[in-house]
Amino acid sequence: MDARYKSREIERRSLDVDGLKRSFLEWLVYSVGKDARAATRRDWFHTVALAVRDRLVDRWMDTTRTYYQQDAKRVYYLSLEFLIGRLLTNSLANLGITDQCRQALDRIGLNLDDVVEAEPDAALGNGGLGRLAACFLDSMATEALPGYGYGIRYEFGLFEQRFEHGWQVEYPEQWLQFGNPWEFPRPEVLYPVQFYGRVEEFRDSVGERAYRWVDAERVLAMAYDTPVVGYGGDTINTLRLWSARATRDFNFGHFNDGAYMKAVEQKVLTENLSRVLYPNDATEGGKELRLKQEYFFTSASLQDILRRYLQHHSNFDSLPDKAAIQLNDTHPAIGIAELMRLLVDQHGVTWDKAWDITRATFSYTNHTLLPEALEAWPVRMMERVLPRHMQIIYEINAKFLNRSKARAAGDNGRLSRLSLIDERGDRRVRMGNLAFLGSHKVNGVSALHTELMKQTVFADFHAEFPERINNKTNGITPRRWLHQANQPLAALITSRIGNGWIKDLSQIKALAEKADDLVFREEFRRAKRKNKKRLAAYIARQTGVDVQVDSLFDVQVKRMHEYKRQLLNILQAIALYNEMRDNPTVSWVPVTKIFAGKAAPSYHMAKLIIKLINDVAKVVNHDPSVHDNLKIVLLPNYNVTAAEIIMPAADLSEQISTAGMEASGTGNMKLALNGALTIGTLDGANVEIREHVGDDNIFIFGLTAEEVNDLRASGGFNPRDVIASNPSLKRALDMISTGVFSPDDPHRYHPILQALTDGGDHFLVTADFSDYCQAQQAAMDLYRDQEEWTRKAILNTANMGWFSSDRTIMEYATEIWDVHPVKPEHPAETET
Ligand code: OX2
Repeated sequence: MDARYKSREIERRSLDVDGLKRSFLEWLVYSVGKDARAATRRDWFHTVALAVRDRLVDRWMDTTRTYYQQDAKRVYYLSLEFLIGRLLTNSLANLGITDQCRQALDRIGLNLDDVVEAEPDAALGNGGLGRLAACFLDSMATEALPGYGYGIRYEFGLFEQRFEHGWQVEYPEQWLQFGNPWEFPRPEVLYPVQFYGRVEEFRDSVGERAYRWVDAERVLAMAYDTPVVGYGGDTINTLRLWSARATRDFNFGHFNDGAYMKAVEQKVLTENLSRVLYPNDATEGGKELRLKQEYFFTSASLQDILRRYLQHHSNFDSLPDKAAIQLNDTHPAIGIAELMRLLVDQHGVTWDKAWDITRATFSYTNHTLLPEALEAWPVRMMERVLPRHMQIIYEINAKFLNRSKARAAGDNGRLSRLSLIDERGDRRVRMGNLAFLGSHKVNGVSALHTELMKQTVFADFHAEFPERINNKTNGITPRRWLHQANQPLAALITSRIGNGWIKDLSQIKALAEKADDLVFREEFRRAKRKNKKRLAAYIARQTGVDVQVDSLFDVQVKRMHEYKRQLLNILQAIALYNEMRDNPTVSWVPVTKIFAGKAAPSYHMAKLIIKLINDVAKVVNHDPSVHDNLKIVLLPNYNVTAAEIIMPAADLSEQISTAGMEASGTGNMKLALNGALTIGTLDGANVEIREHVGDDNIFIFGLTAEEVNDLRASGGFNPRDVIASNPSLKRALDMISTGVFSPDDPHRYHPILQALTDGGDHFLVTADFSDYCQAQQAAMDLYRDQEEWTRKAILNTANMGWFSSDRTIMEYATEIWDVHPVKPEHPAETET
């Protein structure tokens, strides 16, 4: 090998300060093309990212090669969303070179923290579902599981949220505008994906009836790979995202006609397929483009999975032994029909065998019971867009209903509920039923949610397949959400129990015995205070509001949704404001209410609640009579990067959804792990958080899921009675309705008041109000006793070990996927 090349090769791997510094200077000039004097912060970010990337490529290839050589069983996590956030800090920490990198930059006169700030936040998802997928990628790589993520490389991620006169306004999020140093385009990895056309029946070589999909439109899916670095940098897995490309021969006819512009237009239209993420969280859009996105990435992923499998195998018998495909909600559920099509139509596998293989390969995670989120595609749309899949779905359904008929004897309601087709009104394909039927395992995301799945949406399927539903309570990665986001606390923990917790969060339990140690408490408080100062500075920058660092930071950060009940929180804030004004001589615990979250652009009620919070904040924050004892802020543009600043600084974590409606929650876990006390309903994973942290260390209030169910079923709930009997609630609502917070438009909040009264208060805000206020009072009272508060906060951190996504992912691996850790072989490092 050429000596110069060889030396550069070694340089690329060097992890010491000098080596890093030399690579930075070389990358800046030769790849970014800038002189150090002219380089911007963004140039430096690209430089550092590219140099860091160099240091993981060898191990990435080793990992992939090892999987290939061992023909290891892989798991494929199919998800329409991956809410990744920034990667630089994460890659440095997982490679273990943060300090070296900091020093190397120091020697060039740069600060790592500034460089990090130039990275855009990759927001290829809406909320919990997408962030869970990102945490799972981190955990799979850390646990050395052969796991691949498959999704869409959206050119525009989740919109940027700004407030204009207190209203949410959406702006496009152009995260790729300046290039993405983490991704590797793979122009040679291309798969055709078809839409529309028709199905032709013919006889195959042995005279059997067969089908082919003809006259279809064709799009190409091109791969972009991003390395996923596990903690310690040993395993580096792959996230493969698909981007739409027009075929080369797109509309050749137009060229011959001379209609060049028309042809180019067509190309642009085709490539719109991967242009933008749908900004709905837990609600279904129902638009044709969305169906096409779902099929596009699912088909490309399955073709890729089969190609990889066929490198080692000549028939499909052992596909389930080599591939586990996880459907992250129903978004990729069309994959069940697609795998059938690929096996039967393209590879000549018999129907029954193909069905056995399909079911043994797929499993499905349900993330919500909200009816408006259960995907159901109009049959007419499916017939047009995916005609062959519609036939396959009919066939699966006919065979299944036929089999179930005997058992459902006389119960037609049951058969129609089991059907893949909803025959009421315009006929629709129930994607949840398809996902259930085509999977060997179906899981919910918290114990309560899984139980409710059995009792509600999937009650009939559960009776039919009692072994299929299982629970996998969500988790979060401790690397990003504690080690990286909360360095003061992470350092404190490591100083006492060593750093084993980063990879094995169950070890954090050892902190519990420090809860009674006064010195430790003091240090724990100091770490929290540091984080609160950082957040206060961020709040001042983002909103212009000055908050007291020593006030109780009461945090509700999540998507804006009626069932999450930001409205309950702001009503309590108004009631507290009134109390403070009525009793100016009382020494109040100063409270800072911190909200953040985006509303779906078409969700008017959620947007109105945003405006209400901003309006109330304006009045309260400027009222001298509360003496700064209450501040309210709504931070704009909540995303992963903002969450990393907010989570570590919270004292109180608001998890106040109407019981039975939040499948799990994961923000609840991030906050508790960072030492916030939860105020919450017995909903989703809050139930299990209570079990782990202990009843004394959490504020539980409100109706239970069962009580909610009974109350709604009884039909006897009258919110007007509740309001009339609660003066502080009545006063808060009167203030809203008389325009105290909206003097420019006193009727602005009529729809909210309407929903809470004549509308029947579906989310039971009024029903839980009084209990919630009491729990808030208990929290404020406790906060006066800083020693006691800190003790409980420590116990929260210490008892959250079970909520690591490493635990969750290992449960999936052993109980659903049957996938095992594979240690990569690193020949390049033993050679020299
Ligand atoms: C969310 C759920 O709303 C949330 O409760 C859960 O923690 C998260 O998924 C991860 O499981 N879209 N987002 C969700 O469900 C759907 C559908």
